Amino acid sequence: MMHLNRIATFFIMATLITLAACNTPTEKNQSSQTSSGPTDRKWWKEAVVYQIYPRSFQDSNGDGIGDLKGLTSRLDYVKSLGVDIVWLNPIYSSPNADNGYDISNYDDIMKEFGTMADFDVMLAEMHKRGIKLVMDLVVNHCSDEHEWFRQSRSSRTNPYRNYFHWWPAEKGKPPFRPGSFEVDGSGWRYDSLTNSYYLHYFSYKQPDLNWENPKVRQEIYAMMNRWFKKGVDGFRMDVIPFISKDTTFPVITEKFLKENYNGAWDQYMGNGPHLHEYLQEMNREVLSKYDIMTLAEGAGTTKATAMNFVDPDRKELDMSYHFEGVSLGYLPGEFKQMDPKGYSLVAFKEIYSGWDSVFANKGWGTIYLGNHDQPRMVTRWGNDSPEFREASSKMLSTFLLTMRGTPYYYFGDELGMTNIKFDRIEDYRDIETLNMYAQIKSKGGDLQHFLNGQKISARDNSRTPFQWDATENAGFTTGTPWIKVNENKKVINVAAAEKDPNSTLHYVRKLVQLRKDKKDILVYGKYTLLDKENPNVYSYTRESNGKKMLILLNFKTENAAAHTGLDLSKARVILDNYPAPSAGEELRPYEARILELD
Ligand code: TEU
Ligand code: CA
Repeated sequence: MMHLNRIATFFIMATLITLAACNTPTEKNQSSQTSSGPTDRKWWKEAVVYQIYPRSFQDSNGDGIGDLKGLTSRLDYVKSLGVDIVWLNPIYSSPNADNGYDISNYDDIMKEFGTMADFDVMLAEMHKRGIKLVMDLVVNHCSDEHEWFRQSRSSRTNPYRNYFHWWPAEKGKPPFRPGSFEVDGSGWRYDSLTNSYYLHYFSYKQPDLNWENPKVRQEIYAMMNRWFKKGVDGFRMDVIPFISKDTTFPVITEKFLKENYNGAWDQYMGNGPHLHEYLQEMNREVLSKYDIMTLAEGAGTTKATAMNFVDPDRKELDMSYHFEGVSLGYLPGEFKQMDPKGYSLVAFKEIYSGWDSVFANKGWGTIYLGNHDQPRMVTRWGNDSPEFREASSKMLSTFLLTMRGTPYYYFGDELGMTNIKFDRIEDYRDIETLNMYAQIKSKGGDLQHFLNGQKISARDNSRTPFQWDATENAGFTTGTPWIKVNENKKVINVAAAEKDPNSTLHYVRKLVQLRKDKKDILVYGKYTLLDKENPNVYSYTRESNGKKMLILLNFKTENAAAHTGLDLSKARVILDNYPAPSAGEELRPYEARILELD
């Protein structure tokens, strides 16, 4: 018998523990910059993406759930940030087992979010303001309430049977696969109707689609074409490396699982034999026909494999985001427990610098520190105490908006929103937290330890309602919000931030504008890490055509100094998160400074 706890943990650990793979560029990559190189100009390289969790942005009808009308009514605010693209988490019909990541109809809008007419208005209003819309594409799996699955499960001879992965029970139990949001940790669920098991890498409400079936692929491409014809500007592709699997389902031994999470991904779970063939087919049949952008959620991808998704010559996708950065600082072998010692800045620098070098000659990277699957940026990577919250939040935003790679900026981070840190399991809404709690409970595990860990790492921390003002529900809803509003809305909110000239909000607007004004350097310029062993300060230069900028970031609560070895006598300070910047390379707690050198 395998230990269920460990099995369920496996799936998440697999994405958390992304082993640093060999980073030697291939010979092909070393060839001098071509038209497909990183300085080849594209709108999606110059853009700042703002991710909105629609359920928590703005409710318009008092049911406590954010919706499209509400979102549309707030587009002037979005525009005021200077961002170019909005990525929306899934808004399709869904029974919401996993907040929209379980789609029951790809061609309709989730009832709670509104109607297709509301969508059309929202898209038109975005485009009117020069904002592009990127939708979430969830096609590794759909909902068990999707018509395809209803048909598929109804009989072994149904024409939709092969839209999913079935294992007839007369063959015995299928080889173990993890099901990440399941109380028993299993990725196969027995369905008595046809005496078979079906595969689901997430909850049993999210059956995995069978991409080996050409009809499935054609259905998905046709659906994507319909959305592009409606005018959407791109897709963020949920767990796209998982679509192709080894469908012989070889046994993964307990030993292998224990010793080699990442290997299990590569060999068994995702990155299957036809992955890139399918992505190239998708590119031919859909993506190549439109001026759009694509982003792979690169679960399980490494520095060695990322280029396979985004090398322009391969004609697959434009960008990918990795998990190596956000995996730093967790304790190995435990479910999302942070190392109480915190994370190493030297390791942080190494990860982001390593990923920059992957795309030094070809392809294009991305940069993010928070999203709907991660805790709040300032709690996780900065310091959410009243003393340091604003400074550290500004410092982290400075990092995001001065690195090479398209920034994916998570809504609310411009306000320095923090983790809500629920004490009680009853306050959580996320299937991941609820089912892991139930699993630990059923095994007699340490529930308090689990809850303590979730205060830092739970996904619900970043899903609480957006804080517009200091009123009871922060201006999010007139009803009862689907998840609690953070009490600190009294100080952290848009209304207060608009009035305060030193707010994080105004600072982020300046950063977004600076990235545009200095596009040659801050978007396309070369990145060089300096002073890499410095445990407190992250410093780097960006440069292009003899023009150079220096970015100094203090990640600690104490004063610290950078040692860049550069002559700063003629350097001009362009932006600093303290009202009066200190001189030279000295930095106060969480100070961020951008300098122009030439
Ligand atoms: O996440 C996929 C993924 O890699 C998960 O393991 C993710 O890291 C998870 O949140 C771990 O805590 C995507 C979506 O972003 C996520 O919201 C969905 O729940 C998941 O796919 C299933 O669609
Ligand atoms: Ca609503």
